[in-house]
Amino acid sequence: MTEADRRFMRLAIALGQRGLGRVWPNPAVGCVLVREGRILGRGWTQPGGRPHAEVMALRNCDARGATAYVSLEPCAHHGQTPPCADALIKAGVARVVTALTDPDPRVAGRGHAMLRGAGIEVVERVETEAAARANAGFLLRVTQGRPFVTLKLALTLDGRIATASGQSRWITGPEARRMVHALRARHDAVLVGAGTARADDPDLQVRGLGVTHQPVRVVAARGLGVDAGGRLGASAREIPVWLLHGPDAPEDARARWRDRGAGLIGADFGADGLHVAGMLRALADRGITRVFCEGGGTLAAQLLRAGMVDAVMVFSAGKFIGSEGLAGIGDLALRELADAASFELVETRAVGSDILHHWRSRRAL
Ligand code: AOF
Ligand code: ZN
Repeated sequence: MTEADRRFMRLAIALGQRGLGRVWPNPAVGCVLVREGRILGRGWTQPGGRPHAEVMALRNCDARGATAYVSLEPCAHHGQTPPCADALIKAGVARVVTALTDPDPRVAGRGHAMLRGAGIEVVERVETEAAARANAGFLLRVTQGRPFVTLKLALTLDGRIATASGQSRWITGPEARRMVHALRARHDAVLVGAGTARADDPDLQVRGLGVTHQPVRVVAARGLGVDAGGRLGASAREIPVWLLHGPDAPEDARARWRDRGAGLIGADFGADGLHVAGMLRALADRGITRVFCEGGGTLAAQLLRAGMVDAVMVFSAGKFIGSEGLAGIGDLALRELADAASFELVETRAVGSDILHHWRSRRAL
């Protein structure tokens, strides 16, 4: 493995990330074809998850004798498309460099083995950590049956999300709100709790960025106590809305949402109310790999208590509301400071007149 190998792999990972938010249930893979230091082809997983990255990179180029850098092990299975390992063999590449073994049981080492069986030199585990972070959603879905969860908060300096009377528009400025839309677009689903859906009547779409795809909008509403006549219901036929509900959700509320075109997902909410593990499992079962949670405080607290927040994006505005305001995070039932949900800093940056802090879970993914 050379420094050039690492550099081209970082490029493959970056290209793959272009697919984030629109390739689920598939991973967002990138591929770069290089011969004698020159890039011959580049590709990434296409919207909807297909064609795969390797096939895109191989299009319109003669890759004989080249090195293929792929951010995930090339697939070995005949799905709706033939295996990428075959495509690389047929194209006559001499060497394949990968970052990760694909945990999908249909692949799981077979892609590497096929390539080696065809006499191709295979180098594994180049920039593994960066690739695992980039595709953490896919890896979590396949290995743990849950999506990657990003928690977004728009807070005052004293950690509030609304005044005591419920006013929350707007805590942060237009630049921060614009960035929230860009972040939504990089996730498969946007999630809010029923309280937020009731209080804000949000529409949770990506607006103003010229993007052509929209994340699925998900509301966790155990008893379906959210008005189907609001903005989510109004657009549910054009852009998917899924309601996660418990077994006790009344039939008339189910019918109202169904009539609007929303998807109803019976989830295991557990005896104590919001059982986030069951909820996230239900989303992963439907192929969701990346969830962007926009509150409210109760849902955010439940996710934190379950240890299922992987990244936190906090936008802080230079305002104070006071302790009578609504707290961004509900009750965490913490006894010891040592038990506090704790995160490591990834990045700090000014966004307009607000500050963005990006944190990630200390758990190695
Ligand atoms: C690759 N390159 O760009 C991606 C791969 O349903 P299918 O047939 O599209 O297969 C999906 C599986 O293929 C997915 O679970 C993962 O194992 C792999 N995704 N593989 O070689 C790609 N997106
Ligand atoms: Zn493939």
